Amino acid sequence: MPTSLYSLIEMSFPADRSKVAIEVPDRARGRVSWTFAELAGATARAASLFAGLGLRHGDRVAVQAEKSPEALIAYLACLRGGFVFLPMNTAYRTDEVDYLVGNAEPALIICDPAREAETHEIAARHGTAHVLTLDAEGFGSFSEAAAKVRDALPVADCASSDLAAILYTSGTTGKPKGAMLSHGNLAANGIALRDSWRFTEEDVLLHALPIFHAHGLFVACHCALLSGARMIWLSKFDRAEVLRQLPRASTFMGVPTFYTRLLAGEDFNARLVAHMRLFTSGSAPLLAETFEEFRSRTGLAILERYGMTETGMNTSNPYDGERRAGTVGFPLPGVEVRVMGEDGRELPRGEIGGLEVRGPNVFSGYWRMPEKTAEEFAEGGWFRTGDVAMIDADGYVHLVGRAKDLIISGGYNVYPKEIETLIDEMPEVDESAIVGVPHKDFGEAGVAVVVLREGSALDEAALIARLKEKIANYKVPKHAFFVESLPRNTMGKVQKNLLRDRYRDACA
Ligand code: MCA
Ligand code: AMP
Repeated sequence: MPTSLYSLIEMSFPADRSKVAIEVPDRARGRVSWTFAELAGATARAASLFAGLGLRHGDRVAVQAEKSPEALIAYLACLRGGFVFLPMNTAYRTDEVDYLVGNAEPALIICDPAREAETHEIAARHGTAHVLTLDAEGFGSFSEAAAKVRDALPVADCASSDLAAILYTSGTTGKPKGAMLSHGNLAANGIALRDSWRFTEEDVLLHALPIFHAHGLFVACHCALLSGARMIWLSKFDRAEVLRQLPRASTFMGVPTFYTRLLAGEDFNARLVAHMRLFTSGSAPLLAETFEEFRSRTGLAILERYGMTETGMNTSNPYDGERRAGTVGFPLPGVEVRVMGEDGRELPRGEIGGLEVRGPNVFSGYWRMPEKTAEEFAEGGWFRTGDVAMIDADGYVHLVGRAKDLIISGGYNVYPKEIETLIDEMPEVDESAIVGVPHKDFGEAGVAVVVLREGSALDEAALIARLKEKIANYKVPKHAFFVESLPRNTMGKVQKNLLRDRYRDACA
């Protein structure tokens, strides 16, 4: 088996490469479909373009572009050429991009044409030599330059330990950390998912997730690419467009918000999805009531799985066999999980503790942060997920909480510390706390509880507007409450559980 993930992907293409690999039905202009042969050709040209710019093995390519097959081609070109792909959420504001670029030092940034000027400034500040553009319809200097390339270089030799991608994830303290994922990590996980979920060339995956995170980029694309399946590619989750395309698909992947939005109208029903083979859910807890409502409406059981940026997917409910609501199933082939007590000993089934995972899917560490990396691994290569779990008598893993101070909103992670730091820097503010509360659409959302300095004035609208200048909108708290003081325990720690209770109806 080849060690380059790209070679493995090309090997998995159908024998008939004139079959459609990817189509974009919601595109107003530009190209709307690629065969496997065309995808391979475009990838080869893009990889040669990067090499022609002087990029060397291991150099980073940062991409902040709207979802498009051309952006996927930039990813595949990195795999093919031995470069390291670094996707960035399109919602990130200048300060957030500036930090990632400063930390990862990419040789090339591909950005939306609308952000070209500011990206040039960021690039100049951090010594990035090249900036190319790519818009939502696939136009821009990246596509223009790639189209002119004539000679395709051979696929680069990549060992399975060579870096394929760096995905940044924030932390409970400090700045975002770059999770380093190797060709071997991504290949192992992609194959485990493809096989466990029975993907074949006959499948059509309706792809509505963003591609700057592991769910949309790796879980979804690798299942399709490693099986030669077709993808119907939507620029974003749009309920009406999903309903229009579902009759042509066989599989669909989503975060829980996708499912609650689909279930919101009676037009999502058994007749529409009777032909569907598989619906999967992840990135955030799928409520048992959503699972049950989906089943009673369609007769189908959503398959819930669990993973992380650092590890790819760890567990999955079974393809055959009972999919249990409120559980994330069993470890995937090759993955080991264990539940640990506070004394550092493994706990028996039925007991609740910290979940640790080990396997070929687990990343090698955080980019240029050896101490952080060491903190997160226990002896023997076990990664501490920060999730609190219990394994039941039948072996199903239940996620019962999080040890990390993290809010998951519509499948996006929001780290309270990052937002609290920004609020605390405001001159009117004495201190603040961000807590996650139930949200009717996003499952969970952040609200801010703020103590003002004596004599200062600041209202909710002004606070929210200031945050929107600095951080991606999804991280901005949905409400702000102003209080005299924050509740603290005897150790002086803010009692977030009390705040969560007090404001639990704020977004319901
Ligand atoms: C948008 N907004 C949000 C979110 N999305 N606020 C909180 N949480 C969100 N997730 C903001 C918008 O900026 C806007 O703010 C307002 O909410 C309304 O936006 P709306 O138009 O309703 O949003 P949308 O564009 O329809 O997006 C909702 C979405 C999207 C489709 C659910 O958030 C999404 O695609 N989520 C998927 C995330 C994902 O792929 N996660 C995987 C991570 P304003 O009005 O102020 O402008 S990978 C991972 O977690 C691991 C590996 C795993 O296990 O998979
Ligand atoms: P990320 O850092 O974006 O990779 O998010 C990873 C986190 O998402 C995990 O540590 C879990 O807390 C959470 N997560 C992923 N899948 C699920 C799931 N099916 N149920 C509950 N939480 C999940």
